[in-house]
Amino acid sequence: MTLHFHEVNFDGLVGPSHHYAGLSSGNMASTSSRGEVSNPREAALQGLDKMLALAERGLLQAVLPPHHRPDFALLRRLGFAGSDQQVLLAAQLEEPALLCAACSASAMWAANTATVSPSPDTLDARVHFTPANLNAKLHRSQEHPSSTRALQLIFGDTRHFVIHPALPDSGALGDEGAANHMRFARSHGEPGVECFVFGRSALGQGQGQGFDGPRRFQARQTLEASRAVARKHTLAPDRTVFIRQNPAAIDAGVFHNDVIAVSHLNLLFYHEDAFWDESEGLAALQQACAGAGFDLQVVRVSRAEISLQDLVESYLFNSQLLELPAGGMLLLVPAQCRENPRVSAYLDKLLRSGGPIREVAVFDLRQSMRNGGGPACLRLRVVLNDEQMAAVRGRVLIDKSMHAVLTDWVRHHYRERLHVQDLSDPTWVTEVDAALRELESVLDLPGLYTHRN
Ligand code: SUG
Repeated sequence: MTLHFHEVNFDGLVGPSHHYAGLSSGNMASTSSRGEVSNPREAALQGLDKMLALAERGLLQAVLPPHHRPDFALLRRLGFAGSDQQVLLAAQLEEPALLCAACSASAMWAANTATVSPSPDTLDARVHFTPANLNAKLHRSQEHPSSTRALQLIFGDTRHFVIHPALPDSGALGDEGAANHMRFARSHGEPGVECFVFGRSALGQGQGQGFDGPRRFQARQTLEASRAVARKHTLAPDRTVFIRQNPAAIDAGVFHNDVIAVSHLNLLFYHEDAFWDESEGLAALQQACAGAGFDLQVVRVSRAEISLQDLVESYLFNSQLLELPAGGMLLLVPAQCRENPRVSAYLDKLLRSGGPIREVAVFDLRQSMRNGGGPACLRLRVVLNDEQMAAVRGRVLIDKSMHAVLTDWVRHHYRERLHVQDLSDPTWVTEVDAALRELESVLDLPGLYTHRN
């Protein structure tokens, strides 16, 4: 029997605590939205509408659940004591930023949930996942225990899936997951080339030597973390490439590689400022692809066409590159790309060029975008064959009816206004509890929230 392989996009369902706390320095949108009033309901609906649109175009779309918030265990570990309500009030009064961190809905950015290597790339022909430790930012470092749990529930069939523990929690092993990882292949089911893009070498080894790091902002992903994930996933060394991010781009607000480059199958769509040494990086990638039996195709955007500032403002490269069932590639971009005249003109030119990208679809994801999360941040790509698809647990695939169920659930439970001041409101905490209890049965993932982190 021939097994067919598909790319399944698992999007993070935006949680009811979505708010603007300015927690991510180096992420311009997060910093500039600090203190604004958010609309969690609209955020979740915008995400669900994107999911439905892709499902209706014949693509496989699934959902990853939000995490339980507030994270009381984090606050208690930081010395807040008493009842849950006393903990929240003390945190609000003494350390409001810690309360925001403990309430963050940042798990919505599923590209940071894990690094995923599909079975054609791994020695034991299973799909390997390493949840990202996300230890560059406090509010994100609390995600991996819940992410691991969700992945274990959904991909619990050990005949097909391996869920590794996250890397040790050390800055030397900062790991941001799929946002700094790209996979190239002729087709999803053939052995591919996995490319890890790192920002710094914590231990000063190998390629890490002799480089100036970013000066303004921290590079989140380390070479040591990328190498460890590649080893754990048993990737073939000749089909694994490590490329360094350009520190100047990190300083301009490119905090993940997926803000400046995106790939699909053998196509790389990227900006000339993405990598530290563009020609060396591209050569290594081309060589690995040639060794795997296919040619790398590139669409390169120059600085003269789009500046770093324009790409950070528009999130042009945080788009999703998707292969349409009828053939040709679709570029799914955020609305900001059509609002920036230079980026919009570039997209028109791209469509006229006769290249592989045939269509541009525009989505309003403003709620997430104001925290620096575009279309590509919201999704985790998982390449699965038919048997692996059948082994996925829970009701996580999105079709019209599941979209309707989740939309109703959001409308019923989510607020339309949330401000950092609201995070210690006991009524809101009770609302979130009730919402998540119900979601556990909607998604048919028993035990998802039983174990609180
Ligand atoms: O890690 N924003 C996220 C955005 C992540 C985007 N993901 C990818 N590029 N794949 C981050 O910086 C902001 C939260 C706040 O400020 O409240 C935040 O965490």
